[in-house]
Amino acid sequence: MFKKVLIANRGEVALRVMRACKELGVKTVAVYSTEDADTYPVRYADEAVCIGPAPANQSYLIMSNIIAAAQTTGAEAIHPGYGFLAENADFARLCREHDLVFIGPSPECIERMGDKSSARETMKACGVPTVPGSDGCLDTVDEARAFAERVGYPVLIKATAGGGGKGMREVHDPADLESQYKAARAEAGAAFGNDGVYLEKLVMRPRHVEVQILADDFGNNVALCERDCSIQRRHQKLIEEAPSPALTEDLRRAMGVAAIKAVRATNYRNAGTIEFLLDERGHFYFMEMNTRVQVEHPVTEEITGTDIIKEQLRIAAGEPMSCASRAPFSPAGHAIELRINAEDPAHGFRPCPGTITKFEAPAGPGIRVESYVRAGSRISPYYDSLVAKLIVHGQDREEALARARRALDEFVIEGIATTIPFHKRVMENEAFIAGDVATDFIASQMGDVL
Ligand code: MV4
Repeated sequence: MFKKVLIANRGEVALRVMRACKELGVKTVAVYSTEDADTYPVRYADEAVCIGPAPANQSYLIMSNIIAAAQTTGAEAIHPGYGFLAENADFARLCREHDLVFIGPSPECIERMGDKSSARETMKACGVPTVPGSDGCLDTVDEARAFAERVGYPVLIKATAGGGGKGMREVHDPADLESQYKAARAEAGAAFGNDGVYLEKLVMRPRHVEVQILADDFGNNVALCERDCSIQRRHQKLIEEAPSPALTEDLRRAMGVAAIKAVRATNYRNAGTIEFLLDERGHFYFMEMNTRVQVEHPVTEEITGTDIIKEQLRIAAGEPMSCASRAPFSPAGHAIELRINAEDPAHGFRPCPGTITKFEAPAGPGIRVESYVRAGSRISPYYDSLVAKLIVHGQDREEALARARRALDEFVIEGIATTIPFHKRVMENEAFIAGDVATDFIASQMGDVL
């Protein structure tokens, strides 16, 4: 195992990684911006190095400063967390060039999955189901029209450099194809410096279901069940649960098999997630692969009894994962994660940075709170608005829901607006209680309260 690891991140995920390191006897190095100097993860770390001012593009995204911090402190490996440099192939390569272990997949895997059109081709070639669409990027309107006619309208034009919903255009009427194609390319070019677009048939009212995978150097490839992340707003997930209420055992097995195929075909190592769209008929299609640990990883940990961060550290250190012999995984109970953001749901979820004057976290059976804040903590306007993740676990979905309601009632956060009132409403919503939700849930069901 490593003796010392640098965590190239901030907030709750930095603390989460440090806690895993501590349990494994690994020393930790925090890097921080001047804005974060007084935060708990910086104090928690064995050592801390300031890497620049508040804006992320002058601190958490400056690769050379982070590499230098690792070298001067004698860290052997870097955990990128999520966001920032976590899916930056150049950073993973730079680590390699400086004899530092990047705790994640190879730069080649990151690159291949970062280009969405080529990721789609890779999956199609190894037998993972994909949505009918274009092979590769579309060079001309005529090519786009040919594919749209072949798969049938409505279609979705996607930016190959996009992902997470950026740079997508729906086309319902063939008369709009040319203008939407041109707009998508222009938008993608301006946003990503890459105007490549591809096309897929539009899947109506899909659910977002993703499979967590782990792969080590010893040929162990495991699928740790799935998460249902259908409750999103403008491509920001707000609630995730595991297992998905929409899957049968057969469907779970088929999705796990597809995910493992993807892992084998790409020679993937470390933790990753294969995202699928699930349509109303129970057919699933590859959407994207995330080559990092995700915000919502705790729901998977709760129902599989694994520690995904510790497994990431073991795999990166060249050890076998510790959970391989327990596969195949069948979910133990049900877990739900509610993201408590510093946002005001009564005013269009506008960000509400500021000082937390009171912070009382819920506790008791089946409750886990992942947070880096205390009373007196300041939520910075410079970074994402995540204050805490409330994860509840029960023997079944009904118990998990009851625990979520109880925990939300116990949770006291004063000084800033949060998404707690939104979550209270969702936990009482009939469609959500029935597990009958798709990606349009917030727009279609929560409109009256927001
Ligand atoms: C789709 C789709 C429907 N049909 N692809 C959104 C993010 C990016 N990963 C891909 N996304 C979608 N791709 C086809 N062919 C609908 C979405 C989508 C979506 C997917 C998951 C969760 C929320 C979503 C919200 C809007 C659109």
